[in-house]
Amino acid sequence: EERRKYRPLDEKAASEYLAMVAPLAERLGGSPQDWNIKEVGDGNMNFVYIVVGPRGSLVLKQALPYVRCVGESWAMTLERAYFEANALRKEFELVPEYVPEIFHFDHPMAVIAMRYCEPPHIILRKGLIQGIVYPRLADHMSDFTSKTLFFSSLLALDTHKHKMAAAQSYANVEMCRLTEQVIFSEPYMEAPNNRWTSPQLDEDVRALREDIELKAEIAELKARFCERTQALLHGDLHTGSIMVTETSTKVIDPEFSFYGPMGFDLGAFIANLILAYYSQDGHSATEGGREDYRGWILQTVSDFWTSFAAKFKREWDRSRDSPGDAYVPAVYNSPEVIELAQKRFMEELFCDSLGFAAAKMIRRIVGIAHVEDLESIANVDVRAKCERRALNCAKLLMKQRRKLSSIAEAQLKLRIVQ
Ligand code: ADP
Ligand code: SR1
Ligand code: MG
Ligand code: MG
Ligand code: MG
Repeated sequence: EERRKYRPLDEKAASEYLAMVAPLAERLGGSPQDWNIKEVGDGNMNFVYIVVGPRGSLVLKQALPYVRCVGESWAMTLERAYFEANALRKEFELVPEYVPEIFHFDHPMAVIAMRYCEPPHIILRKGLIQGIVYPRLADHMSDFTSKTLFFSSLLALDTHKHKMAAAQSYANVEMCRLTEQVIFSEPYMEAPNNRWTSPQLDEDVRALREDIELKAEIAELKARFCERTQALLHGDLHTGSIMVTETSTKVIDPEFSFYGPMGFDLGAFIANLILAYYSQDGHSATEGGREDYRGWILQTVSDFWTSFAAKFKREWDRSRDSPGDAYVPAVYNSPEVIELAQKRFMEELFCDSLGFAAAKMIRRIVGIAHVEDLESIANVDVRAKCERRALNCAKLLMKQRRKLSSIAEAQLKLRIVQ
């Protein structure tokens, strides 16, 4: 019974823990003294151990009862490990090539053991800072998002299955509330959590909090995030949740997963690519020295959206004979009506995605959790310049998203905000 109780691990305790779980010990091979264990968690929330044995390797992830980057003063549910495990399993079912396989989940211990995405895999954000091109990224991420979102939605499921799945994910409410607070509220008000490059951005932050049009937009987006039960989201799909090589892409860390609006995941990925785009001036050896790379990032945003839309539509067309309950064949009974329904759906999703992307950019510049792309720019004036451009681009995207009808048009705006 004692073994079933929660206790936080350290490297030594992690090794003892693994020795008690036969399938994991067997996977590693040898005995505990042969295992190399290292805590590598660089995220905001949890502890992550890479374990390498004579036969094999694994990653052990444990949630602690607080937010790691803040400390014990911000208590946080251990249940996030349960939602992460469930989401990883569901994603693995749908797109096994893009998700590390789960080997073991221990609910009371809030511990997940999963496949180690071995070197040369690195966190995408780090690759983008180094200026590395990932030729398969847009293709892989459009595969991942189109399949996970389509097959968990009412386009593929009947209302019973969809509601049951949504009900199960609804209990991840504490994590949703964290997102509500740090993405949709705090950036637009005075809050002790907030920080920004000061004094350079003081005026920009003041203007943001007085921007009534922007506040009206973020209210709508927050309501959509809280109220829309559309599909199973990853919930934190930034470039720190993606590990890559030139040929492989793995999505990790879905602890914020819940049934929400599809645009929140699509927007997260797009937002973090755009943040990488605006941070390039801070990483290039010479002024404008990363121009080609910036071009590649913009092309990736565009390829991602275009491929996502095409793949999502393909799944929709393919499932015509066994569709979900959203568009029943007796009603959607001609090519014209299907085409119109699809057009409306994709337009709305595009608009949502741009809005959520903007919200996610703004929170990374003025809220609690910043991104390495910008934080690692040593010259504070250069950093502030990159941040101001990103902020202005986000404000424009959030306010004009209804008028932007294509990714090419949105891309043009990005090029203009310099
Ligand atoms: P958090 O929830 O705290 O953000 P993450 O799941 O993002 O934690 O993991 C933190 C870090 O641990 C990642 O940035 C990555 O470097 C490493 N990591 C996590 N899972 C794996 C994995 N399956 N394979 C290799 N490295 C991993
Ligand atoms: C306290 S906010 C921490 C942030 O890190 C996670 O990865 C999520 O993005 C969350 O908003
Ligand atoms: Mg993470
Ligand atoms: Mg996480
Ligand atoms: Mg984000």
